[in-house]
Amino acid sequence: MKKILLINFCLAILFFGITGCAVKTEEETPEIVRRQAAGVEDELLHIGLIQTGKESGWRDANTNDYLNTFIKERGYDLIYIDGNSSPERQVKAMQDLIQQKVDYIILQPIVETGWEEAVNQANEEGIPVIVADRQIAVDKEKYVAWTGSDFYEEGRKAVDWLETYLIEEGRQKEDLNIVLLEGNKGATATTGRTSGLRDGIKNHSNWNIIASECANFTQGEAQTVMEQILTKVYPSEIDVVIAENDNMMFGAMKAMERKEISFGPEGDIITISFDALGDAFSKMVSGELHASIECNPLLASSVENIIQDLEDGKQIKGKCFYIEENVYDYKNASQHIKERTY
Ligand code: GYE
Repeated sequence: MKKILLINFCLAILFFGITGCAVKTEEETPEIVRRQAAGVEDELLHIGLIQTGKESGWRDANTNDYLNTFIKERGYDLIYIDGNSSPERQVKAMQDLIQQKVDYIILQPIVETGWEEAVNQANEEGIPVIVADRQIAVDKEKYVAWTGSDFYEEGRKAVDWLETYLIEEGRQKEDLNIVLLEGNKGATATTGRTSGLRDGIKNHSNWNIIASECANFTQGEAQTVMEQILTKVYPSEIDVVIAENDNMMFGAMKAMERKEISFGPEGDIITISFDALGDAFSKMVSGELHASIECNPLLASSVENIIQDLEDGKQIKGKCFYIEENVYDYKNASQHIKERTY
């Protein structure tokens, strides 16, 4: 059954200003008015998913979650498009999905910018866009809702963890040199975590970021970037390595191993990353990784709830739906490692 929605948020666009999901809001979305489907094709809901690529273990878990949720047996026909780490390819994917007249588009953008035109086209065709994971810089009335993580908060949590750890170790007065490996430029996950980290680090006059480099969330690039950093900085000058995802930390670890630099709770350098993948738990248990700030990749059920509410003609209460997340470290990892399914 091809359900086409005429969404009066097209009109609402004219009346609301541009704001993203930086501030948690409780406002209601405009009521959605449905119109009769133009052409009945099958009993399935046709959903287009635009994914970023395959840059990390987080991404694999996230993709699998969608592939396992939006299945035929549950009433969905999922068209999965891999953005291949190319923002242009993602925009083209949205235009293709609009042409195919899918019922919904789930957008997981690589970067925030460049979406205005494609999202306008989706609005014109009455195809609801649900944004997940990272955000987009368009008038928020142009998409139904966003769901994902509070990346700024994740950055702050990393700093909080480090503060507590140093106090426990009696090292809070020491000068601390930090190497930071960042995700791809223009991604909400990068900007949020980086500003959360930097804002927290600023509060410590004895903490200093001695290198911060982009490694695009990938293990391979992080290894190369860390190898380059180690040609410029003496290992003894590095106190902490923070990587904005686990895979970049694994790459940095490879680079340090090659130079026989010891790291982790059993070594000399404090290691902190984000995501909390199963492999990160293993490294916390084995004494290589200090802490991983959880970023939950299992977003499909949250997206499905939004779609089902729209299908039921309900109002979506709120625009931004944040996922609950924890902090894991080498002390509590062994208690939780078995819960981790990805
Ligand atoms: O942390 C990283 C990934 O946007 C939250 O992207 C996501 C990030 C995640 O590839 O591993």
